[in-house]
Amino acid sequence: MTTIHFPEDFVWGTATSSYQIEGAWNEDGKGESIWDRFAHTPGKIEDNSTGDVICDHYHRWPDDIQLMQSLNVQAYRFSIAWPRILPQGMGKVNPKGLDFYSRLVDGLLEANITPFATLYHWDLPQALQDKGGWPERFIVDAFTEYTDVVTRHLGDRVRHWTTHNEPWVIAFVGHQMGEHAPGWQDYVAALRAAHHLLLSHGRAVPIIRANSPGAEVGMVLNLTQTYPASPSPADYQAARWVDGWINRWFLDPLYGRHYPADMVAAFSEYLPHGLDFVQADDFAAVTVPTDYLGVNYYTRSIARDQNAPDNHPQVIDPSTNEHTEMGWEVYADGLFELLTRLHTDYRTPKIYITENGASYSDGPNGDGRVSDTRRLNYLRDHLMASHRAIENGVPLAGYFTWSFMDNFEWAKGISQRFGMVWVDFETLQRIPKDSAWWYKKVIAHNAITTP
Ligand code: IFM
Repeated sequence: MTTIHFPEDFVWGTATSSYQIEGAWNEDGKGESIWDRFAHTPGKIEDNSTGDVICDHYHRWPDDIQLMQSLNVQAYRFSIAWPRILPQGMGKVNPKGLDFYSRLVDGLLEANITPFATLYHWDLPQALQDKGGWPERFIVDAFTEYTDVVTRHLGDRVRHWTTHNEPWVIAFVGHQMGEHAPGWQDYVAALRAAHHLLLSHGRAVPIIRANSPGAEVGMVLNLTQTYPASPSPADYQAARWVDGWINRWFLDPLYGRHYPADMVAAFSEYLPHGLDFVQADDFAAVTVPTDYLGVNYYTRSIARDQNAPDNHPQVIDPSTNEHTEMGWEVYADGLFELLTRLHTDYRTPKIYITENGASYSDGPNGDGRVSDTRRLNYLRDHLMASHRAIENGVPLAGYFTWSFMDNFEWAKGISQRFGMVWVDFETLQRIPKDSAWWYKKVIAHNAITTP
């Protein structure tokens, strides 16, 4: 056994998002979100569950904070539901929505837990979707208006802000694959959405800085290290394509390089009018300096050329490694390689792992204990990879498990459980799993013990 110590000021956190835990979908003046509409549409969610009540965090947040505190959690990453604040997306503010997050933030600070607030984790007001949503440029002004309202109100107490969570998922899973709200299948719309997400981030950062002076501001990306399925040049190219699509399409503009030329060429057939939605000074806004990059890492991608006319490669998984119940390969080395690559290729100032975790459905045994050894091993192995990255000079400042508790896993509903805390969706009882008790000790010692 070896004990690995983390840097003194390393931040140990856990994460959730509004639609996935809050419930109270139509209470206290909240407007409808695109996820309310999507989950209420038959056939969209695998098990027909919804976020209507889910963990009922909206009413149970004091107990949830207490539970986090009892587990030594130092930082809590949560998101704010835009339709609670501006039920129509713009215009009239709902004071009850602001009060909810104000009380939550005060409760966290009283419990000595640092709030990390995300402005957008996918629950767009339906009223804005009705006007065209992320593919339309007006959304940039809507987002900055919302950002201004929230950060004016909470900016004195929240010192860590994220603009968007996982713009790739929002743009492509929501607008090209159609698996997430709003459920479109339109490549051009996806690319337009991606651009407006980046632009709205760029325009929001100075507003946050003005309303919350001295706070850290950043963006959170879902990133995946990509590998060719074979040593062939075609598969190498396929891996480069996937890297360009998921990683570089967002990293390059954020770090001052505009959209990657190889991908602009690759996407050209979907873009009969080119990048006509990009205006002359957009990139000046997108490349605004930030304080950190948030990295959500779950697995790697292996790509194979499939000789398609549009060069669109296939993402395959020939690995015999363990897989989580999402079907995602467990591959901790990918996190090490991703972090070192971000440091060398982009010189990111500071990195937080804003999400990392695994879906396993282990539930309470006869004694009420949840023995989720596979999740515990997953977290430990990814922390070992993170530590190796720190030793290699990566400025990794903190780690957030996904997720604090079992919740609504989007199109999979409640069939996938990512929590360190078990939630009984009938009684809403919470039971910390073994991984939570283990994480508590990790935080207490600022160290992990490796086999
Ligand atoms: O549950 C999601 C989260 O909302 C965003 N990142 C990935 C998680 C697991 O799929």
